[in-house]
Amino acid sequence: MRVIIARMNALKNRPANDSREFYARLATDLKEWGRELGFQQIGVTTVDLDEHEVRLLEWLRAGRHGEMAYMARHGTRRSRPHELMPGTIRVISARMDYLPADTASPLVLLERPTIGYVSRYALGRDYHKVVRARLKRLAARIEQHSGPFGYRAFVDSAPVLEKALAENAGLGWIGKHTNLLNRGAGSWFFLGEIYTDLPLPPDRAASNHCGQCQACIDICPTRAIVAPYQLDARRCISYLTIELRGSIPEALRPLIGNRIYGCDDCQLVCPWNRFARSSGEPDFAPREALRTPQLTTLFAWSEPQFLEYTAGSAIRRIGYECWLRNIAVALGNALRVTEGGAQTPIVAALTTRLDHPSPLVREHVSWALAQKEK
Ligand code: B12
Ligand code: SF4
Ligand code: SF4
Repeated sequence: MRVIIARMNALKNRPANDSREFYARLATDLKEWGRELGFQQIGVTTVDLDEHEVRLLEWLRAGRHGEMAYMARHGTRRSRPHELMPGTIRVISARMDYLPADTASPLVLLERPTIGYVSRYALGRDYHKVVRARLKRLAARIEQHSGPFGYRAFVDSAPVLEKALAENAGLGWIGKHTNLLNRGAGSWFFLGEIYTDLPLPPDRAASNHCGQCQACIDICPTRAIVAPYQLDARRCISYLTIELRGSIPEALRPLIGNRIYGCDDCQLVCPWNRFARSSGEPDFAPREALRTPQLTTLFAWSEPQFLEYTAGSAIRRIGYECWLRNIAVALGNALRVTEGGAQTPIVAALTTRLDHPSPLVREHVSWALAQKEK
């Protein structure tokens, strides 16, 4: 009953002719509500993604999505919001910072071969859950104010071209590393959006400030950024350790180093990340077991332990087998750069998994042990 009264009151707020001023005011208000809900920035855009659609189709045609079949499955629905949700005329795009404040320096961790490096976005709770719940609260707030409206909230949960929409909504530009970045906030943030039928005034698209820089292209360990703004996902460590379910190509394994879940290198070197702020979200606080984990400790986790320590985390999605696969590669890489006694615990840990029931794990363990001789 209370909901119905709230809606009726809200409808009373709404002018009969749905005037331009009403939506301009709503657009200003919803940005403020977004900040109150923990988003750092909100923008509004239309559904026009023509240029990005061309790039998406080229990328798919070149097979750069690898085994991510879901990227190709939905035809033009990914680049045409109104085909995914009929009636959509605007997209409210939102970003939420995730960089945890109290972690060891990523660059230092990447230099320590016996420590497992987990990309910064995955140290805390699964962002899909956190961001989507907030977007729903934002939509409820809009509804409370303006009355019922058509909407759907997404966080990488449907075929949506999130970075392109965010760029058009003024949240930042797609950099040469293909992440969205912002002059005042760097790139350590997640994106989410609300598709809607409200005729909100669109914001101005962000301009590009990469200039002559190409630090991200030069640093990429696997040369996955094949040209500015073009990523061959099949070479990206994020894809190899998170998306790929099978065997990691042998030629790429030595280049993965100690990165066991995702990769941050192209963002770590980006000069605009000097302006990034750390997140105050308790949900993104790093889990103790993942802060500076010894590879041998992680490799000793049983499957129930893996499920317990990664409950509610994005890491759980890859499953135990791929978790062991990734750590085996990192242990093999540690063997390549250590000597004598330092190798003993690594060899011992790998040996315990030589007869693992999974052929995938066994194959990566054998490869890893063979690195001792390299
Ligand atoms: C598939 C995917 C991946 C794939 C492929 C990445 C990619 N670049 O496409 C893999 C597994 C490799 C990946 C990795 C990561 N991902 Co990811 N991923 C996605 C996903 C699901 C789709 C991205 C997509 O649409 N790709 C399609 C291709 C065509 O897009 P694109 O390469 O960016 O190309 C665009 C431009 O570069 C340009 N373009 C392309 N070619 C050309 C050529 C020229 C000449 C020009 C000028 C332009 C141009 O147009 C294209 C279309 O806009 C989104 C969520 C979503 N639904 O959008 C998250 C998302 C992009 N990922 C995210 C994150 C956090 C990551 C990682 C940082 C995770 C990590 N630490 O390991 C890495 C970053 C790797 C990197 N350098 O991009 C965030 C990014 C947030 C941000 N600030 O940008 C997103 C938005 C998820 C989210 N909701 O927050 N990801
Ligand atoms: S995430 Fe790592 S592997 Fe992927 S493009 Fe960036 S630096 Fe290269
Ligand atoms: S490292 Fe340089 S080229 Fe790459 S995204 Fe950042 S500013 Fe652009």
